[in-house]
Amino acid sequence: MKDRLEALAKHAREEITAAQDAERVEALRVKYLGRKGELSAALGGMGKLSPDERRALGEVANRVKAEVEQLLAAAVARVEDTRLEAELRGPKVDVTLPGRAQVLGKRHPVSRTLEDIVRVFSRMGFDVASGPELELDYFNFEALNIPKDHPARDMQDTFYVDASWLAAPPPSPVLLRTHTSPVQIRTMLGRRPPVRIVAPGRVYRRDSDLTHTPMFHQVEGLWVDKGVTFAELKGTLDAFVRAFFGEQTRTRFRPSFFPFTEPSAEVDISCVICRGKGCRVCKGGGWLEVLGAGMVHPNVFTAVGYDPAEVTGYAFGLGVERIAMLRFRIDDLRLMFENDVRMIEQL
Ligand code: 2NL
Repeated sequence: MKDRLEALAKHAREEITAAQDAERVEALRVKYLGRKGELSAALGGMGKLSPDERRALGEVANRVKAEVEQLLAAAVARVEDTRLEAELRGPKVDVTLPGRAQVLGKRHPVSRTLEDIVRVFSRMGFDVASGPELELDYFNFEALNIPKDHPARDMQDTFYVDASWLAAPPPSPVLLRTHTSPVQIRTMLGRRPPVRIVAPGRVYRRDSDLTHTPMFHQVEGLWVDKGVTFAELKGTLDAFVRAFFGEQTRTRFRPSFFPFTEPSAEVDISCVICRGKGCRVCKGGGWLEVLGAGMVHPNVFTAVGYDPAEVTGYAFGLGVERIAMLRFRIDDLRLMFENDVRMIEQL
């Protein structure tokens, strides 16, 4: 049996040192050291030996096993070195190639602007509210005191959606919201004053030219409580404008008209490009229109079940794309929607 072990060791030495790849080395490990391998087989008759013979043979067997393990470990290292050298020499890996740059994603300027606007109002105590983009005509127009014959309701201006096929057709026509005001209507219907919210989100209008896109973003704000006045509206918007555009920025309120506010105003800011001196962006006038605002119309309060004799409120709305364009000095609205990463990378 000792001779058989020595022969096994010699054979293993030859085969293992000749092995060329990892698969062959593994096959030899199984062949010699496996449970049904040659070493096990060579020791098969050990039970019949005397204790002395068994001890002597055990010593030889341990030595052979240790040698074969060592040969296998060396062979594993050798074939791996050979493989790596071949890979480096061959065409698969060119270690002289420059690494691939890992480009980090960036927030879109419209998203950044929307989030920053909301952050300023959050600091002033406004909650953030949201609602569906598919709306009912009732929440989008009717409850906002927008008359049935108002041009905004026209098929030409609003995306109406056919919902007549539904098993339970909705109680009022369905459309893509044209402003985020319905979010405020839904919020007021769901709770009692005081209500102080901003409603950011996507809105849709059938408009598509150099300065209009069929989808854009709005932030609207609403504060309803006992004794809210136009003075609070002016103070809040003035504070927002100075926090957002810089402390030197001035505001100017001009009388205007919206069906859902009375009185109503358009709010200008001193031009952020020329600081009011007059330039191409403000068309020489020194002012830029960025907001619409006013005191909530009594009919709107009645529609949501608030008593206009008890509470007053102000509301305002702004377009996010327009403010992002001013902030990042972008003069073409289409750049906001082309999704060309070179534009985002420059900001
Ligand atoms: C603009 C005008 C405005 C409102 C939005 C509003 C909402 C409710 C009640 C009353 Cl629920 N008003 N929103 C008020 C005035 C102006 O936006 O020019 N946006 C770009």
